[in-house]
Amino acid sequence: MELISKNKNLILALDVTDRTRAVAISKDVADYVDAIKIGYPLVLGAGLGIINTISEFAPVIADFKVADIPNTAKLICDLAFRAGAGAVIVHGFTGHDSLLECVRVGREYRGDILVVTEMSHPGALDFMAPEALKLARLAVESGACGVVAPATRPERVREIRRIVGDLTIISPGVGAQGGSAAEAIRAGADYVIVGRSIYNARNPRIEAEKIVREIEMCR
Ligand code: NUP
Repeated sequence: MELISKNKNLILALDVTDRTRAVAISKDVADYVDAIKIGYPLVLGAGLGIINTISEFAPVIADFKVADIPNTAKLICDLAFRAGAGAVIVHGFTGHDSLLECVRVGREYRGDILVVTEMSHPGALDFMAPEALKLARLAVESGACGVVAPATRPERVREIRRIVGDLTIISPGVGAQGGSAAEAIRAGADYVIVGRSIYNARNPRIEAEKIVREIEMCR
């Protein structure tokens, strides 16, 4: 990814809904994360301007899981990048034209597009898992800069790595969903995404540091 350094291999998923709390946690953990991922909970709770506010602490990944026709997908990506996001997460299952439009907008802003392959929760096995490798292939073909792959299933991260080559893999599902940071990184993830284990911890900074140390040990 262009805008995001790879020092800690850790991305915070900041799914709190309150602006003051979001800013306090970001300030607290900034030294231990490479990026902060913001999705609907925080943007709907605090407004789109929160992207710019949080980007003072770390590059922001807008997790909007864009899944729409090309024109609507374009409008969403455009607003997210204009608000200050360094990357936007989009779905690939809507097909090549929607995804290509997102990648085109990303290039305009020199921002990154990350494509969801197989999600990390159990329900992903219902529909996404059988198509996940095709989604990974589509991400490569469309010129996206990376994919999202499940830390809850490191063997799938390994398979997806084989397909995406040197594209970036960001991997959620560590901690609260049962996945291990070390295993996801060993399986080929570039970054793990951690939310509740950090922001609900008594001391989020110490928790983030612990995960960074765990990742360092496994390399
Ligand atoms: O497959 C995915 N799984 C997942 O958990 C794709 C995602 N984008 N996420 C997001 O990662 C999820 O929406 C949340 O923001 C974060 C994981 O948070 P937590 O389970 O560590 O609290």
